[in-house]
Amino acid sequence: MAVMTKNQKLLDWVEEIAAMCQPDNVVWCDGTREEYDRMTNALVKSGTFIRLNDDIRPNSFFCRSDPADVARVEEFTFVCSEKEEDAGPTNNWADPKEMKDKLRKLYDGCMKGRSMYVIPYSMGPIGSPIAKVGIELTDSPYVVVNMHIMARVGSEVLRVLGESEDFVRGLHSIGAPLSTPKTPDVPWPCNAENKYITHYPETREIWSFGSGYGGNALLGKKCHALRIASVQARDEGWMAEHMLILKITSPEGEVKYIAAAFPSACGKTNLAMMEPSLLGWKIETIGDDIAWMKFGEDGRLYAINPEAGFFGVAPGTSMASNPNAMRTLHANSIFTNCAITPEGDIWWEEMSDDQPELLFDWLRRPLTPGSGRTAAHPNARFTTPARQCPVIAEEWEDPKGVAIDAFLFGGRRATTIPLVNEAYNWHHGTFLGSVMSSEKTAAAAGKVGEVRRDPMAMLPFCGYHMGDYLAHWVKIGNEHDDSKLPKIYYVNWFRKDADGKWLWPGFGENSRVLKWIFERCAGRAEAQDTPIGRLPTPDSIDIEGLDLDAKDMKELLKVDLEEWLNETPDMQKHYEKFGKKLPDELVWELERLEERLREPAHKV
Ligand code: OXD
Ligand code: MN
Repeated sequence: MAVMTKNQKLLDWVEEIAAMCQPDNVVWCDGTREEYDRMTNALVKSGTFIRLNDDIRPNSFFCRSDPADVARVEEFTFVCSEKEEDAGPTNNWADPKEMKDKLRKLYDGCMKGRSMYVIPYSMGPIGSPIAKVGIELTDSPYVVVNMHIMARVGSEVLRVLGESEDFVRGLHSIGAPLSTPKTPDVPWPCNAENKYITHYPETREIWSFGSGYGGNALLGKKCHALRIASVQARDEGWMAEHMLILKITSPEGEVKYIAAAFPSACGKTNLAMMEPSLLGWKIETIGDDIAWMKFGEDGRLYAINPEAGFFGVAPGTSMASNPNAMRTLHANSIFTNCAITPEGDIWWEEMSDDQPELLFDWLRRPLTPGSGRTAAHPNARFTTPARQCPVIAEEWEDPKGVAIDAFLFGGRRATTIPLVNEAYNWHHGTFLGSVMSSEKTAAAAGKVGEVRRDPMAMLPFCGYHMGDYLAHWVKIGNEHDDSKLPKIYYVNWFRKDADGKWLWPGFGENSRVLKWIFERCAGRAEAQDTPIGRLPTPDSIDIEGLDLDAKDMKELLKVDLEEWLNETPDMQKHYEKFGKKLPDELVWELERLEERLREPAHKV
C-alpha cells in the first residue's frame, strides 16, 4: 500500500528506523482481507505456515516456532524508565540511553534481506474515547497477520491519528537478517542469543528484539495495552488492567458487567466465555485478558476490551472446559505450537478424550498414543477473532464501553481462601487485590503449594513501581464516590478438602457465585460480616441441583482464623518490598485485618 499519511512525525520515525535496520523495502499495512490473504499465502510458501484442511478448519493455519522461542521472556523484559526507582522492585530496569545504545548495535542492519512492515493499529474500537493508537514496525509477517486478528489494523487508524503525535512507537525485529533476499530462510527465524523486550514509559516507546512469539512480538498486547498503558493510565487518571470483562444477564433481563483479574493458568478465558449451569442466566463475553477503564460523567467506571481477538492457551481447551472457545476457533484462526493430524487439523492435550492415532507434534516428530510425550507445547496458542465467539456481547465494540458493577480478584489456593468474599469498600478491596495469591499448580494432595503474591495479576505487566500502582488504586478510591465504584470480590474456585479433592466443581457452576455477586450488586443477596470481609450467609448461594453437601459448602465458606493469622506475616513480607511507596491506607488495612482476626468480635 502507498503511504497513507501526512503525519510528519510518523514518517520521520519510520525513516529513522528503516535507516538503522536497513530492510530491503518498507510496506505500509492497510489491514484489508486482501493483505491478510496475500501474507498468509506467502507464509505458506515460505514454510512458516501450513494451511489446515479447508473442509475441517477453513482459512486457518498451523505454525511451529523455533524451540528456543516459545513464551514471554520475563528475565529479558525491561522497564527503562528515566529513574530506576520508577521501575520498582518487581521489574528489571536498565538506563534508557544505555539500553538503546546496546540495542542500536543489534538493530543495525538487522532487517537486511527482509521487508519492514508498518502496522498502524488501534487498541480499542477505532475512534473510541478510551482507545489508543500504536504503530508497530516489524520484520515478521507472522506478527502482521496475528496483529490483523488481535487489534484493529490499517488505513482507518492512520486517518483517525491524523497529524497527532499521540501514538505508541513500537519497534520489533526477529533479529535474523538474510545476507541477500535469496538467502534460504528458516520456518521460524529468531535470534537465539539475544532477546530483549524493552519499554520506555516516558516516551511511550517499545523496542523488542530477537523473539517472534506472542507477547514478545505482538506489541499491542502486553507491551502496549498493559505496560505502557498502565503508565498512561496513572498519568491520566484511568485504569489499564489485566482483566477479562463479562456481561451477566438475569432471567428477568437485568444486566451487570464484571471485570476479573486472575494470574495466568487460573481459567480467565474459560470464565469469560462460560456456559452458566443456572437456568435462565446468560453470560456473554466482552474481553478475555485486558480491560481499559475510564470514568464517565456519571461517575461510573466504563470499560472497553482493547483487543479484537483472543490469543489463548490451547492445551486444556475442550468442549468440556470451554465450548465457546472451541466454537470461536472453528475457522479463520492461527495455531502455534500445537500438533497437526494427517488429515490437516490441529490437536492438543485434552482437546478430545482420545489422542488421535497419529500426530505430528510441535517439534515436527510423529507421535502415537502412549509414547509418554506431549503433542503440544504447554504454551501453544490459538489466535482467533473475538467477533467469531458465539457469546460475544452485542456491545463489545461500543466505543463508550460498559459500566462495571464488580471487580473480581482470585487465584489458585487449596486452603485458607473461601469461595467468595466481598470487600467492605474500595480500599479494603484494593488491599485484597494487593495481596492476591496463587499456588504453583499440581500441589500434592494435602500439601500447601508454593504461594506467589501477584497484585491484581499485574506483576509481569505493570510498567512502573508496584507501590505507585497500588497508590493509584487508593487514589481512585479517594477521588471517587465509593457507591459508584465497582464492588470488589475475592474468589477462589480451587479450595480442596483434607483428601486433596476439589470442593467446588468450577467451570459453568461458577455462575452460582456470579449470581450471588450480581444479587449483592443489586442490593438483594444476604451476607455476613467476618474478619476478612463479607461472606455469603449459609444458604444465600444458589446450589439447587448441585450435588454438593452442606458440609462441603461450609468448608468452602470457612474462615479459619488460625490459617489467616499464619498468612499475614507473608503479606507483611510482600509489602516490605515496596518500601516507602506502599500507601499508608494498605498498611492500615493489613493492621485492621490482623486486629479483627485476633479479636473476631471486634467491630468491622
Ligand atoms: C497471557 C498471560 O498470555 O497472562 O495472557 O500470560
Ligand atoms: Mn494475560
